[in-house]
Amino acid sequence: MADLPVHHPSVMEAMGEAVVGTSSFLLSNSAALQQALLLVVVTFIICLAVRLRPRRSRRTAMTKLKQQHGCAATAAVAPLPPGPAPWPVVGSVPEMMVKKPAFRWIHLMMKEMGTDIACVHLGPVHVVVITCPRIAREVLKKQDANFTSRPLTFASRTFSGGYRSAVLSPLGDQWQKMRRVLTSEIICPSRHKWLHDKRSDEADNLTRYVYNLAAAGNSSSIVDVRHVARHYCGNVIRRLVFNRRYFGKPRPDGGPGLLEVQHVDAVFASLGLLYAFCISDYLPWLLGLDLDGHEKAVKEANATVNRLHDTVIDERWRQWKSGERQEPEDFLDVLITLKDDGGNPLLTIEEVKAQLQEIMFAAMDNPSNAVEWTLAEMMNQPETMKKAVEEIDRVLGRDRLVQESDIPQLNYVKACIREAFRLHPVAPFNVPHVALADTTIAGYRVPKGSHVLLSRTGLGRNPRVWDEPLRFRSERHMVAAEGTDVSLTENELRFISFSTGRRGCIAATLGTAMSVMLLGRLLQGFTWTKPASVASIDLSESTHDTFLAKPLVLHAHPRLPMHLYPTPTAT
Ligand code: HEM
Ligand SMILES: *[C@@H]1O[C@H](CO)[C@@H](O)[C@H](O)[C@H]1NC(C)=O
Ligand SMILES: *[C@@H]1O[C@H](CO)[C@@H](O)[C@H](O)[C@H]1NC(C)=O
Ligand SMILES: *[C@@H]1O[C@H](CO)[C@@H](O)[C@H](O)[C@H]1NC(C)=O
Ligand SMILES: CC(=O)N[C@H]1CO[C@H](CO)[C@@H](O)[C@@H]1O
Repeated sequence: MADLPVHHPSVMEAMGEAVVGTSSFLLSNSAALQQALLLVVVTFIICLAVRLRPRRSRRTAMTKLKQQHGCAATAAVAPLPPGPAPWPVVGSVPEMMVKKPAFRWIHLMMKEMGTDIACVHLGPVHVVVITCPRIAREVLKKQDANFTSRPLTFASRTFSGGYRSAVLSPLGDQWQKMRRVLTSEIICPSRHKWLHDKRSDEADNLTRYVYNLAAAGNSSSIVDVRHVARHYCGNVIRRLVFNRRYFGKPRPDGGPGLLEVQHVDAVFASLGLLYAFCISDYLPWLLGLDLDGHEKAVKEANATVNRLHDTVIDERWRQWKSGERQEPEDFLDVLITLKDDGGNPLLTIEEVKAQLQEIMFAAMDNPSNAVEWTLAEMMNQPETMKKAVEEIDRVLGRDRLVQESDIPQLNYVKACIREAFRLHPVAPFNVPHVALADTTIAGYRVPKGSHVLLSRTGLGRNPRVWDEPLRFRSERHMVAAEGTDVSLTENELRFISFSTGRRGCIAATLGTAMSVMLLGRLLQGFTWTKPASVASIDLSESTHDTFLAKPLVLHAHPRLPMHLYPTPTAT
């Protein structure tokens, strides 16, 4: 394990390419052959599993005892964290494949074992999962410097153009360079102010689009809140990055066109494929065989996103190089025109593409998911809805629309979004961290190269931390608010919103602005009602991810004086 080239992408890539090289001729032969291969490998692994099934290690009982004394147990001789006993070579990969989705299997296993920290062996990789804030703080606060890398995976390598971008790259010069570029030139207070009017336009576009949907206007007209929320996020981030909301022809009603739908769908598809427990990420000798279809899906999503982005980026690159363009207007311009100390371009076009793709990924899912869940929960809790709307009316009056400058005053609205981040995180796990050295966490040995996954659901729903953890109760975040602002950040890791430490999110201001403006405008502009046939909103979580199982669909009725809805352009 210690020898796995965790911090050397080039080695891993070379391995990957070698396998791809030999197998591609096989694959081109027929899909049937691929199916057969998959069958053979799965059968082999399952046979292995059934015949060699080892008993669970005795360590478990001891660990259980320790866990009862709080989550930070200590031991004289540090054992690995408890977990399922691994098979030779493949570790728990057979279980991972049979008991999909893996995150539900892992959480169930930890619950049964009564542990807040577990180690799952996937091939040679130790995957350490943590569901307790105290242990999480040990990792990302006390020993942060020991956990500043990211895993090497097929998806993260593809989406980052070979680890050229900030979020997905392992520790190294490239990560440092791109993180510094972002914090000093892109996601910084002066740029935030610079682009304020673009975000404000998009908030108006949102209000007008929902108004158009509502005013298409009879009782059968419904609003798909998920669609509206995701496309708002897509529109905002495209405006900031490319200074445009449409790749193609604008639509008069303010809704997305075909290309924007493709864009947002491909970004969400990509996010679903990132760190998704793909077999060949743990058993690299399977890379290229694509037994689970993961590689094909990743390449397709990557190709769709890049086909759309390239039309804008290539043209803009040309305009700057030819001197045709002089004034920076958006993130793309800023990245293209950055200079190093010698006055030469700081970034290559490949770096620009990879970083912008990653920014698109970073901005869409969290705000839209939090707001969809918040509104869904509120539909079943009229009191919560009433308090939030009353707060907006009290702070703003009823003759102007919510602006970013109102965010500090909208504490209850923020408490609702905070509660959605706690109870309904967009993903089961935080972005993985990789251990740079052998170390000890909560009394357990965590070997160099381990992937550390902070469980977003495990932290946010931990019953030792949260009273009635499964209840959506925004008031729990108001206690600390006497006189102080409620914030969406959570540095103590009692749940994960923007995380913390050297790898923490750098965009809390932008992320907060997008989330609060989205919910604020939806609540302020419209009275939301359930479709007649629905008694209460079904709050089931999807089985294969943590989104609401079915997109939230509601009626919207304008509730403000007509002149406040941004004027429709002629249709
Ligand atoms: C509400 C919106 C957002 C939320 C909740 C959020 C949350 C997160 C989380 C949980 C991480 C992982 C932290 C860790 O590894 O411990 C992260 C990393 C990151 N986020 Fe965000 N994010 C949001 C929006 C954005 C936006 C809009 C951008 C950029 C335009 C962005 C840029 C980044 C970067 C660069 C990192 C990685 C830093 C690194 O690996 O060094 N985020 N974010
Ligand atoms: C990293 O881990 C080692 C071994 O446990 C420990 O001695 C050291 O203090 C840790 N470093 C940091 C920066 O936490
Ligand atoms: C409601 O509006 C839609 C679109 O404007 C229209 O197609 C539909 O016939 C209308 N339904 C009723 C019941 O008026
Ligand atoms: C995926 O996208 C990146 C840009 O981020 C691009 O450089 C790369 O060539 C694409 N990779 C594949 C395999 O299509
Ligand atoms: C499609 C759409 O509604 N676009 C509008 C978005 O907002 C800007 C600025 O308010 C308008 O100019 C667009 O027409």
